[in-house]
Amino acid sequence: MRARLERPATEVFVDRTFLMIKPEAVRSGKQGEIIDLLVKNRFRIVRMKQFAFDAPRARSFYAMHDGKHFFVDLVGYITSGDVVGIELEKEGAIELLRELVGATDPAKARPGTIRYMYGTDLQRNAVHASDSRESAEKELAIVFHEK
Ligand code: 3AN
Repeated sequence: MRARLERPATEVFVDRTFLMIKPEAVRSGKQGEIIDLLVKNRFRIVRMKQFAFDAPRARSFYAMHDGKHFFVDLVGYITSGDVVGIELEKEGAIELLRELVGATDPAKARPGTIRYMYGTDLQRNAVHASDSRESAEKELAIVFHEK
């Protein structure tokens, strides 16, 4: 008698993360090129919106930097114009997106990364990408108004 074959577990873990195109990249019309890079790197866009942060929402978004010397400037900058918030899905999305985004300081970012191509300086570094699952959940909730 043959043993019954169990179907192997084929559960695929798809992670969600959050990318935000910052004001200077939106002002200079680079959002299309950045979105194209995401799609070419096989991130799936779940939802996306262009909007402007008000100061309370920006302070909550960047709460982990509250008290740092650049916090007031950071909030001022991120509220200075429209941003594009994008929810993305892919296996290993958080780590893979951080790789594609590159180092915080565009001067230190590797060629081929988004910050190397579109960043200007430490503050105007083109995009933000969530650094953990917890940050992604929090940031998606703030931007897409989930409670
Ligand atoms: P990342 O965005 O690479 O996760 P974080 O979380 O350390 O970097 O910093 C959040 C944001 O705060 C950065 N994207 C940058 O715009 C700003 N920032 C970080 N460090 C500095 C700094 N020393 N001076 C000015 N702005 C900074």
